[in-house]
Amino acid sequence: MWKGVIEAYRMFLPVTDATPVVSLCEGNTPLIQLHNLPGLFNIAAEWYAKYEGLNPTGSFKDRGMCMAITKAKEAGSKIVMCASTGNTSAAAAAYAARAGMACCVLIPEGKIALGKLSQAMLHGALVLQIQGNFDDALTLVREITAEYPITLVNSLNPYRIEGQKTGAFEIVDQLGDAPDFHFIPVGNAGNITAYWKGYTEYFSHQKSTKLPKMMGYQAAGSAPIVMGHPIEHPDTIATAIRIGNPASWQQAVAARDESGGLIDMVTDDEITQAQQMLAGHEGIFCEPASAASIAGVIKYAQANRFESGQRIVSILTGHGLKDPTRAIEIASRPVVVDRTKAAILKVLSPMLESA
Ligand code: AN7
Repeated sequence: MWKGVIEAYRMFLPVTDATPVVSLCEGNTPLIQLHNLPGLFNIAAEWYAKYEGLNPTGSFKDRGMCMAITKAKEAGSKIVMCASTGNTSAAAAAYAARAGMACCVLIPEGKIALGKLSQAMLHGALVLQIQGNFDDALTLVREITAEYPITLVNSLNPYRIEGQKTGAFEIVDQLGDAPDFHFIPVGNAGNITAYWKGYTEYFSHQKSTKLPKMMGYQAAGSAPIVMGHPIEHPDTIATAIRIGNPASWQQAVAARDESGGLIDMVTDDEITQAQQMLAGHEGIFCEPASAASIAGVIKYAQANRFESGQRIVSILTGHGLKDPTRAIEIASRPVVVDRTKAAILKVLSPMLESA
């Protein structure tokens, strides 16, 4: 029986037999080979999607939050706090509930997807909306947690990175080796940092024969690392990565440079097209920020060749149901029909004719 990432990768994590593990059986997410997109974009390599949206709260954050809450509980902490564009708050609220701890989340007013907000609320977190962006919220949370007996559970907390590195272990275990390219959305840059740590640790334990190129993608309106300076007013429809001054900026740059990879950006249109293509041609529903890792592959393939025999992994960081508002905005409307067979057949006939 799968018991979550701490039990699965205990020997690589900072836990002892006495550590009170707080888990929702996160991890063990599928690595789905894409069958239709490679042909549509003339990509010769094998292309896989790591569907992190299938974690218990619907995003990759569960891997890191399980570790952070476990260590907070071990240290006797009673309260945890984070700033969030949404998914971190959902995960923090859920794992704190599980651990019997209090949780406070600071979110940017109006810029968080509905699914994520509903999770933080129902799991019983104290939800505070500020008139500011994620970067403002994180600054406040850092100040408050430094002064009061509250554990910070943003990815500045090193246990978050420890937990999230298990994503890399799973990919290597699933593929039998590391991929050649690892495409990933970049917001606060904790996840790219964690994956690189995971790949390099597994490699040094001879679990893989190679290391992937780390290919990070920011949204064009929120691309501080690409631009080389913080963005004061970040903007994108991919609200999860609407971040102007990533906390793990230097680590992301190190991952890029040590792996011979790239940090680039994709536009909101490219993100939207990627989300639609993945949903419409592969049957996989991810949230907009996650689609940056698909849009990244499509963009890279326009100027570069992927060779047959190479393997690409795109990290689908969050489930599409996190942001139903956006999905409905970009999809075709339901058709209203009379309650008769004739009316239905009239609308159905083009489909019947083309089949
Ligand atoms: C779906 O929840 O920062 O580069 O506060 O939710 O590790 O920040 C979310 C980030 C990618 C970027 N995809 O990861 C938060 C938050 C999704 C996300 C990212 C996020 P990082």
